[in-house]
Amino acid sequence: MKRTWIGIALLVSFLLGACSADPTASMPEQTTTGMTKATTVDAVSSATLSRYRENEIQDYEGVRLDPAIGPSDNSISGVQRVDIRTYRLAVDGLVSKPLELTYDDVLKRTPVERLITLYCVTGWQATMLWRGVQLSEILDLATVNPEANTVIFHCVDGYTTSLPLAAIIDNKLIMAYQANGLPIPAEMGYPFIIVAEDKLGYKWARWVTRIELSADTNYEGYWESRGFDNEADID
Ligand SMILES: Nc1nc2c(c(=O)[nH]1)N[C@H]1C(S)=C(S)[C@@H](COP(=O)(O)O)O[C@H]1N2
Ligand SMILES: [Mo]
Repeated sequence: MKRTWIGIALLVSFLLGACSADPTASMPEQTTTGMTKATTVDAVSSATLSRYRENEIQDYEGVRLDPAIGPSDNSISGVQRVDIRTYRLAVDGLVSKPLELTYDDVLKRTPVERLITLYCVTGWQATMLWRGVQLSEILDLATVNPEANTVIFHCVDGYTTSLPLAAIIDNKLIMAYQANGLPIPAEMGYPFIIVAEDKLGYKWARWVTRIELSADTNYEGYWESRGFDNEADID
């Protein structure tokens, strides 16, 4: 019971702070002259428009895409800047061939592209066109031991979160290196973000540096150990 109240208190403070909607967003009066993309001004606020990066895809098959850089950053230690020359992605734990991959090793794998929405606990959401690798392909390279059932993601900022191995395989989850046609920006987790489709935002590990195979189904990551639901299903 005590735990429930702690959970509720944390949730309320989190809702207030962690995923605030764009406070400056408002509908513009005039049309956006000079815009070459199909995005219409009545479908997107001027504050949102100003966040698109140059050459960022703004529409995909009739769906408006949201900018890859959100209105605010709520990361536990701010935006991380990764030096790609020294960066390595470790795949270890319950595997028979522990790995250390470079950025290019990952980009060499078969690309997968999918339109997926990130849902924040406040109801805030962002739909982006993601491109990356299927996580199971990366896991296969390390040969996962049969007893593994949980995948723990470790990030450059010390953040961690986990997903069931079955969810990764069954839902063909991807680890993305591009959003809306461009490399994901530092703000979104460069070089890699786990696109935890159908799971709440706190499962979307950014600046991933280590993928650990585990048999601890009760593992709790940063927000999970602070009262957030470990299932994190959107519904
Ligand atoms: N490494 C790392 N990944 C992270 C976080 C973080 O603080 N550090 N925050 C999570 C949360 S709570 C959300 S909602 C998403 C998006 O965070 P944003 O709203 O700050 O863009 O990233 C997730 N991944
Ligand atoms: Mo979040």
